[in-house]
Amino acid sequence: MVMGVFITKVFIKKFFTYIGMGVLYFLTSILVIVRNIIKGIHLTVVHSILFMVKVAERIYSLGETNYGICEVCFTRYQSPIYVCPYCKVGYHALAPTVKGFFSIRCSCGHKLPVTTWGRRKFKTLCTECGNEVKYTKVPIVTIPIMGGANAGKTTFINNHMKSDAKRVGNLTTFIERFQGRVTKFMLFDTLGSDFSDSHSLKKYQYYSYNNGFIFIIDPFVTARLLIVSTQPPNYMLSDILDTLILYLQKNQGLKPGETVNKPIAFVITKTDLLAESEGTIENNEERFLRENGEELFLNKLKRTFSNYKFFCEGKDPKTQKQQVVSWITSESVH
Ligand SMILES: Nc1nc2c(ncn2[C@@H]2O[C@H](COP(=O)(O)OP(=O)(O)OP(=O)(O)O)[C@@H](O)[C@H]2O)c(=O)[nH]1
Ligand SMILES: [Mg+2]
Ligand SMILES: [Zn+2]
Ligand SMILES: [Zn+2]
Repeated sequence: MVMGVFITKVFIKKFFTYIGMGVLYFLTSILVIVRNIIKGIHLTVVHSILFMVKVAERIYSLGETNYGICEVCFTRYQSPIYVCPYCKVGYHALAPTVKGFFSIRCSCGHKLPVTTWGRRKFKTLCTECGNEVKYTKVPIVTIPIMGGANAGKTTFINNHMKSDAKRVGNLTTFIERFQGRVTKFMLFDTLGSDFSDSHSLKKYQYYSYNNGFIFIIDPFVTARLLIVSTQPPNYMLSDILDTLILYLQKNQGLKPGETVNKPIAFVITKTDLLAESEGTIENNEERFLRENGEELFLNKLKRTFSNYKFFCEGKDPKTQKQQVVSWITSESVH
């Protein structure tokens, strides 16, 4: 009898202990679920706000260029370094995050706006050389001018420069309307001596991100006129082309036999110095090159470039330059 009561008591105690534990587990699970739901809602709200801020940023900068080019070292950057106006600390990335939708607090204690519209007022630096870079909203067109020594590259740029063009070192910049859009043009003058080997071109970063090429041809370098030239050059036309092709193969993964789609304009200069017997070169550039022994050069350029066009220094050099630059631009923007 006593034994029976004892067993019943133990049973009841265990029973309630299990019930208690069950209730405890149940309540804990509910709490965990509630906590996770709240956390989930919080995360969803935070990410939704962040998403909306990013959408607002996109709308704000719709149609604007989302990269810049340093005019000192020519690095093309996605985002510059933003400088805190109070303590001069540089930020490699200043963008809305979950830690701050609209601003963050700098280590100096000041609030710094992080949105596209807020951070624009800061001084910005190039990520590579640290020089100050200015924000450019408008599309940028970059064109290196290439060709052998003395071919007339610098003259081509200088002679036809508009009054508002700015030249610093080998870079000429100007703003012009193109197909209804204000566009920034950057023309890079390359030294002829840099075409002696493809390695020399490597230091010019714009050979990798350019919109197209302008290849200046000195008619006195063509195989036949070379013989009658008073100051014979120390290179041949195909040497320059070979250097460019080698550079593209080594640095941009161009495979042998593969064609380059970037537009390339071949411009024959110094036509005023050619004898009358050469006939009109304008619109006959290809024939002129063939008749002057550059069949090999022509074959090579046609094999390598799918989008090329010939020009020559006509009666109106200003129009000429504009035509060349316009052609490259129109071919590279669509
Ligand atoms: N008559 C005539 N002379 C030209 C023409 N273009 C260039 N020259 C002359 O050719 C020489 C070389 O011209 P540059 O423009 O300095 O040649 P470059 O290609 O810049 O030469 P590097 O910078 O040394 O590679 C200069 O004396 C120019 O005046 C042209 O269309 N007609
Ligand atoms: Mg020059
Ligand atoms: Zn730079
Ligand atoms: Zn600061």
